Amino acid sequence: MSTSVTPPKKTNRIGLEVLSYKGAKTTLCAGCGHNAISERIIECFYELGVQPWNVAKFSGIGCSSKSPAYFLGLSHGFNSVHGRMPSVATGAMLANRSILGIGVTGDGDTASIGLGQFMHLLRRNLPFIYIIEDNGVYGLTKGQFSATADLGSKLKTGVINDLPPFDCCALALRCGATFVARSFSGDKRQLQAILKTAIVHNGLSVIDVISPCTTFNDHDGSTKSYSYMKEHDEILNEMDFVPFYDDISVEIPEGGVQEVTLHDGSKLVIKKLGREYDPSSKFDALKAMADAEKKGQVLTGVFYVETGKPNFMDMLNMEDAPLATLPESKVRPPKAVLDQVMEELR
Ligand SMILES: Cc1ncc(C[n+]2csc(CCOP(=O)(O)OP(=O)(O)O)c2C)c(N)n1
Ligand code: SF4
Ligand SMILES: [Mg+2]
Repeated sequence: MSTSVTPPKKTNRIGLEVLSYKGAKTTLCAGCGHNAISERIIECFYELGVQPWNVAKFSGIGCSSKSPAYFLGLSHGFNSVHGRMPSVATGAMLANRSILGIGVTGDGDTASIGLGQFMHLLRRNLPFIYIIEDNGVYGLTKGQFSATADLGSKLKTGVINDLPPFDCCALALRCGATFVARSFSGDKRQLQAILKTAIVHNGLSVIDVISPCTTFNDHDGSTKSYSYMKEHDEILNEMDFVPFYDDISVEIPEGGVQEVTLHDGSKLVIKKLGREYDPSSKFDALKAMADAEKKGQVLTGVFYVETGKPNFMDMLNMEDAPLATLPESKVRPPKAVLDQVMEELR
């Protein structure tokens, strides 16, 4: 009689299977870049052993904003109004600073209707992961140009975009985000290293991911298509993420590396690819972006990392405990204080 032995299920360092990090089955189009980003999010949270019930997902409206339903099914989630995710997320994060927050939004949600909210988020260094699934169009409403569409880019109907784009990474750099990166949904390795860094970064991480819309913006003449990205992706730097619990040494290639130690002791090892580039310099970042733009390249990689800046919670001197658990003695001012306020208003 033969006995079959079931192999043990693979688990991460907190004993969870990858299934615990998945969500509902996607309803997005086949080949949509947003699906690949959801897969990377699942892998990264699983591999780092993040407790999914300690995560809150936020989004606005759009195909991209639907995608939090397709990952981290055990986490909290809030699907907000179009372009208004930053204020909802900021409120929730302030109410409970022990939560790890991740926002997934579109280029329309962020740079068109939501630009004002995005700009104010950038000033605050909220500890938060902000992912822009950037396809240059409003996918959900049938493919109109968004404010990240490149000048001269062509719609399927032949319409040419005659307005210059907002570069969300340049805005993020200028306005205060402390981790700024661009990637491509088709570059698994790069996107994983960037996402893992964002998960442990103690501040605002803005990640602009070029994520082709196969239905409305993947044709000749589009600058957000798979083929355009394959031809024009200029990789600024390569990187390895070394989690704090994995004390491995990284092979140092020619051209040198720069090591950035993150909040929890994890390391981001940035390989320079033969060019002089300092990821702690905003000047270097803006110059590299401007140079790439002139050459018609789409620059991807880590543009900027700053680890020492106080985050929004520290600036506001927020309590460590979730606000909902604070005793009345801490949240209600005593009568004497209220009387004093009233006196001052007389
Ligand atoms: C206040 C408001 N205005 C307009 C819309 C219509 N609308 C829904 S999604 C969307 C654009 C989505 O584009 P994007 O954020 O780039 O997401 P994608 O679908 O491309 O992933 C628009 C204009 C809306 N839902 N609410
Ligand atoms: S319409 Fe475009 S963005 Fe929306 S799911 Fe389909 S491929 Fe993705
Ligand atoms: Mg879009």
